[in-house]
Amino acid sequence: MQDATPTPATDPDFQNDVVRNLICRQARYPDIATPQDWYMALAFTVKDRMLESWAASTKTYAEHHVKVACYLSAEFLIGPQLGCNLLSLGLEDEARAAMRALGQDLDALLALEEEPGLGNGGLGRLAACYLDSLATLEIPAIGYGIRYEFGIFDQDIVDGWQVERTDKWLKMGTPWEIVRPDVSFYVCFGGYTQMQTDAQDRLRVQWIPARQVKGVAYDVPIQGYRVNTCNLLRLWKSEAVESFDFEDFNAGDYYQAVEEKVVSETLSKVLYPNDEPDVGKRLRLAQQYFFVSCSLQDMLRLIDISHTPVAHFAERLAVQLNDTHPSIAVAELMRLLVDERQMAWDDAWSITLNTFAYTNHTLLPEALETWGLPLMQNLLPRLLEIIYEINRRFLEEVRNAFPGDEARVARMSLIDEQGEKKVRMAHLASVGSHAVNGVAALHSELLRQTVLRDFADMYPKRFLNVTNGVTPRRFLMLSNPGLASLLDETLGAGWRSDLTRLEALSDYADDVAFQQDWRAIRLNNKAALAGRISQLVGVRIAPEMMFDIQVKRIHEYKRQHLNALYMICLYRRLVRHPDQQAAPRCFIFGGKAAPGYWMAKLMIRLITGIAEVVNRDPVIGGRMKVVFYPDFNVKNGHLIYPAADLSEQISTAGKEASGTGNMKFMMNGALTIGTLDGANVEIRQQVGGDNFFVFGMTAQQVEALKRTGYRPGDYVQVNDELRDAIDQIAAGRFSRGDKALFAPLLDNLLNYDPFLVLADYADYAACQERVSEAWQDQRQWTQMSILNCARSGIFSSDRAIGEYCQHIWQTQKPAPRL
Ligand code: OX2
Repeated sequence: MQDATPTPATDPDFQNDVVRNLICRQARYPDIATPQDWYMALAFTVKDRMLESWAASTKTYAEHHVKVACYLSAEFLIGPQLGCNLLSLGLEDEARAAMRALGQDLDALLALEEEPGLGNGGLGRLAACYLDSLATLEIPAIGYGIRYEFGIFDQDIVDGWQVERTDKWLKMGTPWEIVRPDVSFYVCFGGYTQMQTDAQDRLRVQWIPARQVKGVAYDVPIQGYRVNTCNLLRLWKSEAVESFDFEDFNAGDYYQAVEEKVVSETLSKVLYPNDEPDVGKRLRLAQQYFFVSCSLQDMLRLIDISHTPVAHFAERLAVQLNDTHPSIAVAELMRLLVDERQMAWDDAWSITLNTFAYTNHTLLPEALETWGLPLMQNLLPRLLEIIYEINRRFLEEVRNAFPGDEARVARMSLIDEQGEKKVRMAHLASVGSHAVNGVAALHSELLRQTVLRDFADMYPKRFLNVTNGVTPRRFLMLSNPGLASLLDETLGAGWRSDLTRLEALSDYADDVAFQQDWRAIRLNNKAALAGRISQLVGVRIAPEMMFDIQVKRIHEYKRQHLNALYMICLYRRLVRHPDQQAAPRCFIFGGKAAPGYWMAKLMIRLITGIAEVVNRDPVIGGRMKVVFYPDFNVKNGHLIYPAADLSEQISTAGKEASGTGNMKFMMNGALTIGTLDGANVEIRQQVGGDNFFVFGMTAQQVEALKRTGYRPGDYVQVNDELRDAIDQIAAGRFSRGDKALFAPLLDNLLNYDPFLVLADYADYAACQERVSEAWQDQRQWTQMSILNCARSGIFSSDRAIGEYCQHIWQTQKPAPRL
């Protein structure tokens, strides 16, 4: 990597340390070491340096009695670590030289790294970007989550279909974690509660659990970029409690005891893929409570060892709930304070409220978590009692604020009483937090107006917006080194610590020489992606084509099928006009479908079906290609984002809370075709309407159309090309003659179309025509590309974390000691 920041002092010990680690930690010597051994030895060498930085920061934090931001998240999609850590430490050149001297190629070793896929998509990746920014901004922080043994599944494409493979990311071990058997906590499940008098003769509730599980801390160091700060991501692994089944052993029921062990270890076994229609799974609730309880117990431990009275908990710790997955924390902190620390309810509640803040990431009704009362009662009986008590007091407050409004009381209750009774986790999180935020301006507004409207009425000051951001370290400096060095040469290195300085690029947008450099770098990135695609799926694409990319989870609301319909329409036009020289395009898709989400899997099959036909049609030649890139993950993203000309952000307005892929593409100079949804709205504001391809209904229009009765068939009748595309699918053209295969998808579109694909189709197609036209003028296109990068500064996660610190957590970098 080229890097214009002052070259850090060379590290003469580096190469020796690698060899030493190879021998002492990997137990191999150079002659017999495999590339994997070298990778491990190198990673250990890097980690050792991070730990020195970690020791320094922890010491500083302790001496300053700082406030710590704790980010609670069921997912941290941290991606491969080695490259980023080398970048942050400024050791890439050092490492490259050392490994070369040892006969190894750094890039080959980087490619070996298994990525910890401890997340589904945007939500988990956001958590990882935020940890990166917290460390870089030198804010004392801890990420708390689950050490899943199996992360998000690996995706193969077999015969056009998604096939899931278990993600065995730990099979060769991971060099990055630090196991801390001494940092472990017990978590209770099941059983019953009883009243008991304590030493002071006060009545206390005692929870007699049916079983306990032990959580052990596994720490991953998170290095700040070019600073001497390293924070921790603390992940909990579940283990059986050794002594708990002693009675079973005595009774000779050995197998019962072993079964308990297996069940306990199952808790942190596997990440749940989201987007499953029914996620009301017992194990998932158990996972959530498990990691939340361990994390809060750990925070109390930190309070204790710093000799802080528990009453000052909220002054020392700010806890962010990343969606509702950790929201049981509200009840658990109450339990720990009231039951275990004998605190009065009101005092405990005041601490709880001052401690927590909640980020909502979705308005989709099926993704709003609820847990049935029988399940809660059975698994977490004490927590349910506490939730009832929180609710009783809360509803009293509602009745006082809105006398006589019983409908409101029912709507706001923590318990949904309609049908099977359930705990509404978003309500619990909103009641127990002093701040509630959405993740883009539009989303936060809709949150206030729809899903949490009553709460916004009652606590207007609690609601705010923090638009998401992404880390420029991983998604620009690491993945696009060519562009990063051009930026250094042109602007100096200041943009690396303050991304808003990219704005200065605007002055060069029209500069012919600069444009040439810009295009050369982009072409290089595209050639690299094309090479990989050719290896992976055997499709050859010319880097000069327009790379039109949609990578994200596969979901109906994200509307990959809208893109697919347009591809068919374009294909048919090209077939009809063999001489037409439209802008040559390569459509690239990537993303996983939840294993139980049949429609999403069918959408993948449709795309691969179109690819099969288009790529083999001699009439089409190099004018159009379609690729489904298998196993889209963080690592593959490194290659994909920098190679995009066009970024597809085409969700139904009002459905995508923010999107973060849109920001990664923009930062790397892609233009966006998008709806006015999520952060697209702010992207367009930043870059200006002339540099953004907008189409489709607004969120308001979507709602209005749904209210007045949406008839998708009407849109097909008046659009010949659309009808033709649908007929082609129905005729089995993209399913090897099988007319039944896509029938469920077409039925759904023609009769329900819940995400208004057909209503937005005509405008989308027209907008794509404008894209093709714009592509013809490469000078103009390049100018737009440069401006997109120039105006992407505010989408750095550093900006977002700055806002969380200032407006929600009241945390800051410790002041230097005088
Ligand atoms: C995602 C949202 O769908 C996406 O719009 C957002 O950018 C991302 O979170 C980060 O905020 N699960 N994943 C999400 O929400 C949920 C729930």
